[in-house]
Amino acid sequence: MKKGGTAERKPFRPFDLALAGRNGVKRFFHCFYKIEEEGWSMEKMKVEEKRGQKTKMNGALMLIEALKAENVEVIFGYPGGAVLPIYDKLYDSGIFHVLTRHEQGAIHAAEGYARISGKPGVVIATSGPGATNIVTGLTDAMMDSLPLIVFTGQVASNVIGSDAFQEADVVGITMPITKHSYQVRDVQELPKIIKEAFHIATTGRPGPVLIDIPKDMTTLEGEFDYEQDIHLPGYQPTTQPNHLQIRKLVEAVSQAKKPVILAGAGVLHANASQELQRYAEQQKIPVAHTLLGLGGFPADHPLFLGMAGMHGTYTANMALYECDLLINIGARFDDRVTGNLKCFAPKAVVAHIDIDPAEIGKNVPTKIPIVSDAKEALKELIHQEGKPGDTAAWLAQLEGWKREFPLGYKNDTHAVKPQKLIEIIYELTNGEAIVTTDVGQHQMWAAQYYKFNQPHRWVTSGGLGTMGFGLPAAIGAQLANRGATVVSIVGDGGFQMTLQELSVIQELNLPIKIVIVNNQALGMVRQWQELFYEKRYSHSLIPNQPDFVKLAEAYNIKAFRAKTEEEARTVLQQAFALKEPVLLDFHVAADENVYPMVAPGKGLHEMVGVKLCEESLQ
Ligand SMILES: Cc1ncc(C[n+]2csc(CCOP(=O)(O)OP(=O)(O)O)c2C)c(N)n1
Ligand SMILES: [Mg+2]
Repeated sequence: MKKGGTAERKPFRPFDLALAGRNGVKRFFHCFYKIEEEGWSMEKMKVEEKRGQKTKMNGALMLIEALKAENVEVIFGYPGGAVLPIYDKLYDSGIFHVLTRHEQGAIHAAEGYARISGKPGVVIATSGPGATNIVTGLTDAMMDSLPLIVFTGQVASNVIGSDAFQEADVVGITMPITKHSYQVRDVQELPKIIKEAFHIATTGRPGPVLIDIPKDMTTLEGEFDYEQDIHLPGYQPTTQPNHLQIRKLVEAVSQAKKPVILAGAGVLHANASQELQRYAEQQKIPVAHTLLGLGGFPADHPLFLGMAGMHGTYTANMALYECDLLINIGARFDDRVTGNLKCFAPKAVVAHIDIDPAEIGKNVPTKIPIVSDAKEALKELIHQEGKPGDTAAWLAQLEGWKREFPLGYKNDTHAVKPQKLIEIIYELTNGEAIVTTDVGQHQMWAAQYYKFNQPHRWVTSGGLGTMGFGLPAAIGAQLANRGATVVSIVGDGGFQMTLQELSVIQELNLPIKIVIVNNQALGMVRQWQELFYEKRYSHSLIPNQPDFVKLAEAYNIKAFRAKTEEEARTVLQQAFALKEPVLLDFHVAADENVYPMVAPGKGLHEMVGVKLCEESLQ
């Protein structure tokens, strides 16, 4: 028994696999493969005894055993008729299941879990409405490359296509929003399908894989074999860079005078933050981040330029406009990052390192394509130790811009300025919190003013921009890192899209601090209407928001309200001192806008609002 007495599943060892071989004994091998040190040889003997035996079980139990074999710690789900046999086997399986209060909550929680743990998030939903409730989350995970395994119940095989009760063509509906999907037609195939699903979700560019299981496939019996090899000839992601291409990039770097790295979430997925820093320092190349990439490079590093894009810093955006060599590492040139493509990086040779070849050249013509895992490519680049270009003048120019045009706002201590609020949260958490956000102005302020110095601390919905994401994502993030301080920064609008998950937070006593940036508006919509629709605030102002403090209290969650900077600091201090969930309702300055801003259709160099940032310095 390990110290502390907790039983853990062992990872497979080469010896074990050799013992198991490719014959009957490997069936069920892992079921006997328990856990405690001194029990090890006993378990091995049991496996020997089982050699040649074939044990049958129903599909529901196969699913549970497969999840155990994959070391799944937590499942997020919601039961219903089509998945009752699965829930029955889950009942005494020992796997921790979180009953969210809506399937959308389950899938966003699984995304938060995947983002922080680096492991796939697992979801179960029933057929029909249960399954259609996860469509937004699947799209979100697909856009942001998050590994998920999503099981949906389906009506029994013999009634598929008859508009049976709670039937929906989930595979059809989700085809374009999953990395891959299966419908189980033969219970004997189930273990192989689950094994492949985990492989596909987590390798190459990660993504969600859906397994639709007709009810009869969970009650019929078959032989469970989880030790089979994965054989997918059509799916062989390239993870190692092409050496010739690497040489081309080394050469380009040595000649560049104004290089810049644009680093995306691919760096985080590849756990390549250290390599990115080493490479940037070795070659003296400044780094800008995409929204999703934040934390991949330390925000307080002198080579860091900030976030690029629609609400990026002046320096990051101008660096992308002025650079002569642009090295994209694991970003997909999203339109929110590039602005008008016609004037994006107009003077640059573009190199792009991406594990997904479909991303390279998709939006921006690319001279040096490198299909590779970001970590492998960076390791190779560091190893090559190419001669750095003469970047001294460029770095000095960027330093000047950083000093001259930093992010800024006019503070007012009689109100809660949302930017100030984020700064206080940053200060009180020493910049070490896991921050999840919803979508809107508060999301952009969090990205701008919470300086992420470490990877895997930032959980936000980037590609799809899903309101309702932030609160359930915090549940998954906290379960992935129990000891971390988790702050969920949400808008008063988006919070109301998934607030039912307060119930889960209270039930599990997750010490999440829920920060509502309450501007009594769909703030980002209001900002666009102010700037581009002549202040015609069509359906974006919500002066009659509910009393969020009372609402939290109804869920048995402590809550505070603040209307000035001092009150904000006080209630935040109180909240962080408590080891329980706390909801904080901040009535912030309602007419505040996010700046700088690249207006739609404009180039990055045409940002507005820089002046405002400048004025804030005076
Ligand atoms: C599900 C969904 N519906 C609509 C939108 C469009 N949208 C983007 S930001 C925003 C306003 C969000 O308001 P709030 O949650 O209060 O955040 P704020 O911008 O005020 O910080 C809206 C409606 C969206 N992103 N997601
Ligand atoms: Mg709002």
